[in-house]
Order: sequence, then C-alpha cells, then structure tokens
Amino acid sequence: MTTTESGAPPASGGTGPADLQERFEATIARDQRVEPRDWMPDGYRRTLIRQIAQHAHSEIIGMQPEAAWITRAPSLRRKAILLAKVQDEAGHGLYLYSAAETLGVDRAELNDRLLEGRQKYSSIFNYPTLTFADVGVIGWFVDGAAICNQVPLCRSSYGPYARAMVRVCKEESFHQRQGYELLRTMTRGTKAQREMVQDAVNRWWWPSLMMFGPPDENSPNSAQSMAWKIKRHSNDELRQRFVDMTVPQAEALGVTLPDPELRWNEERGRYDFGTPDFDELVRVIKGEGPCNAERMERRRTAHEEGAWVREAAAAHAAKQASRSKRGMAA
Ligand code: BYC
Repeated sequence: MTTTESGAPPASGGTGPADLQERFEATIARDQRVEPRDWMPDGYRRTLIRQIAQHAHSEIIGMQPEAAWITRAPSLRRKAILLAKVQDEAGHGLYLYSAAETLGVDRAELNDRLLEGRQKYSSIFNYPTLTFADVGVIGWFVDGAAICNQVPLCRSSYGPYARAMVRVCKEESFHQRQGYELLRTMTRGTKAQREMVQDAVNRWWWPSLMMFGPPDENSPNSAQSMAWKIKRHSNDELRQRFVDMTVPQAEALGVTLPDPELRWNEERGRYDFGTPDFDELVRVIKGEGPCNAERMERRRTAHEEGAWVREAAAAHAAKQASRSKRGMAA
C-alpha cells in the first residue's frame, strides 16, 4: 500500500494527477523504490531510459578494447580470465537493456539509437589498448571507477536498475582485482614490463577521471537526477572518491600517477588533484576520440552479423508459443 511521507496513506487515495505526483514524491522521500507498474513523471522515465540505455551501450562497446587482447593474451590462464571478464560485460549489458525495457522501451529501438548516434556510450572506450598492460590498467582504473560510480546506484530509486547494479558491482569488484593482480605480476617482472605498466597508467589516468562526467557546474542532468535519487552523488564527489581510493593502490604498486598537482590535503582529509581536460571529454563524446569510428563500425558489423541469430531465436520462440497454444487447446 502506498503511504505518505508521514507513513499514513494519502488522504485522498485518489488517482488524479496531483494524487499520483504526491504518491511518487512520497515514495522518493521515504527512500522506497519506484517499480515498473507505478506511476512516474515522464521526465523521470525519460531520464532513466537515457541513463540505463547509455550504461548498457557502454558495457557492450566496452567489450571491444579488452577483447582485442583475447587472442594475444600471454598465457592460457590470462586468456581464460580475459574471456570470462569480457563475457561478464556482455551480461551487464543484457541486464541493463532488460531494466530499460521495464520502462516501456524496446531493446531494438535502443540499439537503433546507439547505431544512429542518438545515444551515447562512455567516453573511456574510445581510447586504444596498445599493450597487454592496458588490460590490467582498464581493470584497475576503469572497473575501479565503475565501482565508485555504480555502488551508489545500487540504492537508485528505480527498483530494476538498483537490483541490476548489485550483481554488476559484485562482478566489477572481481574485475578490478584481476586488473590489479595482473599489474602486480607485471611490476614484479622485468624492467620492460614495469615500463609498459607505467606507460599504460600514464595514458589511462586522465580519461578514467573523465568517465565521471563533466564538472558539477557543467552537468545539466545532475540536479534533477539527484532530486529523484537516481544519482546519489555528484560527478565531482565520485571523481574525488576514485582518486582517494586509487592513490594508495598506486603507491603499493610502485607506479606514478601522471598528475603534478596530486597531493594529500591534511585539512580536507582528501587528495587534491589537477583538472582533467574537459574539452577533450567533450570532443570524445562528440565522436572525435581516437577510436570512436572504429568502435561504432565494429558494433554495426557485429549487429548485422548477428541478424541470423535474432531471426532464429524469434522463429524458435514463435514455434514454442504455437506448440504450447496447441497443447492448451488439446
Ligand atoms: N562519456 O549531466 P551529465 C563500465 C554525457 S561501463 C560519455 O553529468 P548524467 C565498464 C551525459 O550522458 C561504465 N558521455 O549526465 C564496461 C550527458 O549527455 P545526455 C558506464 C558522458 O547522466 C566494460 C552529458 O554528458 N557507466 O563500467 O547526470 C568494461 C552531460 O553529463 C560522459 C555508466 O553508464 C562520459 N564519460 O551523468 C569495463 C554509469 N559523462 O545523456 C567497465 C551510469 C557525461 O544528456 N551513468 N556524459 O545526452 C551515470 O552515472 C551518469 O549517466 C554519468 C553522467 C555520471 C555517466
């Protein structure tokens, strides 16, 4: 039963627009979940479809940079680990598309929006993976950033999104550890391996900080998304958390983060750090990053090559449905 902020049922119990809005706001105020069949404002639905779909696209496009190393992984063990990780990302994309579908949008339509450039995916996946150390650094930085960003999303106000995030975050934690473990192995190896790790750290650090989005004063969606408790923290707050979490790990690993302004601030009890190049973020989001064209081309080809699988699955589902209908009629 729906109740008001005080815990009592709404006085009117009515179904007029004002009653529905009041019930929705009370649900948000009490930190309860909004579920697919509940009434919700159009803007809330649109925001969720945008964020969840773009998150799903990021998981699917995000398979590409690391998948490029599956055939070149240096051992059977590393190959098996990497295969499993990339498959996990596909799974995350699927949970997220399913969560988006609970909002009344079709997955095929979301895919069209991606392929036609009407929806975005994370900027981070538009950078190249030049060496095997990049696989470790993606696990450490990119999955680490994903954890900072996504653990609070487990408390997001929309039920299916929040629940999908619980499993995604468990898997991201495993991914981060595999990246860190790979880098620990490499930094204990040869001089050339240590240099490879440092080079990858230098290239991925700033793009990883950009994953959190524009600074708060230039983030048009944050205020409303936070009021609706879709987002629980601002972009800058999450970026700071990531820096605070990562600096000690870099020290333990023996690598240097490429930021001359990085230092501990005793007063704030947090690290001060330099400003990422947000003009670069804008360019990459606009499609001008080093690998945007390649990523989209690969996704388009994969979609076309998968057409027969979708047709076969649809034909199989139709056959099963007609069989069970005949079974019921008999
Ligand atoms: N890249 O008002 P703002 C992963 C867009 S997958 C591209 O702050 P919002 C993984 C933003 O969409 C990680 N676009 O927006 C996978 C908005 O444009 P629209 C993906 C960005 O939504 C495989 C505009 O800029 N994670 O972990 O309040 C292997 C203004 O921004 C970016 C998620 O998707 C960017 N970096 O906040 C390994 C998490 N930043 O949509 C790992 C869920 C901003 O108005 N999403 N934009 O056209 C979020 O938490 C939020 O959507 C964001 C942006 C923090 C990303």
